[in-house]
Amino acid sequence: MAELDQDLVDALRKARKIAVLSGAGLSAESGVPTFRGPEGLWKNHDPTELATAEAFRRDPALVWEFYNWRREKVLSVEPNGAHRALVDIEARVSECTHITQNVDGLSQRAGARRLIELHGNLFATICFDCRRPRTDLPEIVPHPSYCECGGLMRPGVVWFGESVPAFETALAALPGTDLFLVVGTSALVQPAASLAMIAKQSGAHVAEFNLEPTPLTASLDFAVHGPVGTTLPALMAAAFH
Ligand code: BV8
Repeated sequence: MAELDQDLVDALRKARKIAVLSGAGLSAESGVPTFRGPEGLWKNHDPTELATAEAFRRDPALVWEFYNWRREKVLSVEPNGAHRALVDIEARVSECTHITQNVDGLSQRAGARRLIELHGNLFATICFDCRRPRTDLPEIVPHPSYCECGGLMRPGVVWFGESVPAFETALAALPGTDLFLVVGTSALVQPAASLAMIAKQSGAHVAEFNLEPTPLTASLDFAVHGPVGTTLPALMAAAFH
């Protein structure tokens, strides 16, 4: 693991306002497959092909099978040290907002309170037509179900090609941020990935924690390469313990 940059440790210790953008790499060490990693493919389907309204319209049973598989997977795993390190930052810094692309709910299970789920939540079930949530369905939806309005029930996540309502809330959390952490994301999905440069342009130092470089790395102030289950707890230990 790269030595932690002392300037980064100092920036974290001194920060009064922090924002975090996380992606699937945050949950990888819990055993949740990432979107684009070697284990990211599901039954020879490309997840990004299944995470669309078109795929759902075409074959709701297949898409529900994909989401039920992910729900079962997430129900069987636990948050990891990286989720807990981000909750620790939230407890120690006067203002910390965690903006996640993940829909797995593991940050909530780790105790996160100031969390923005940009892409929704895997366990939410809403009507495709009227968007009304259904809370009376089992966690594993056995077969396509219908809303009283006649619409088909779908997972309450944001699919590719769908607008990201929570993006405005995420933007509003950026002004005055001293330090912006980009954690476990390939920085390919928009508009989520744009938050890092917006934070940088509004004066934040930006640090990336990832296994490998991303399209953002060259523009950022710090890059810590290694598994976030190790690098984030190490940063917390260096800054606060
Ligand atoms: C929108 C919810 C407009 C669902 C997700 C061309 C055609 C069509 C669309 C587009 C296009 N070009 C751009 C777009 C827009 C599109 C987009 O960005 N596409 C990309 C792929 C090119 N974006 C959209 O469609 C968005 N909407 O633009 O709407 C609009 C506006 C108004 C009105 C109508 C429409 C909506 C995007 C949201 C899609 N939904 N998720 C679900 O989960 O099922 S996105 C999905 O990808 C997940 O949320 C995931 O989190 C996210 C991003 O991926 P990552 O999290 O980064 O995961 P990935 O596997 O890629 O990377 C993991 C990283 O972790 C890697 O870097 C790896 O090295 C690292 N890692 C792994 N293990 C570790 C680790 N790092 C450290 N430690 C480890 N242990």
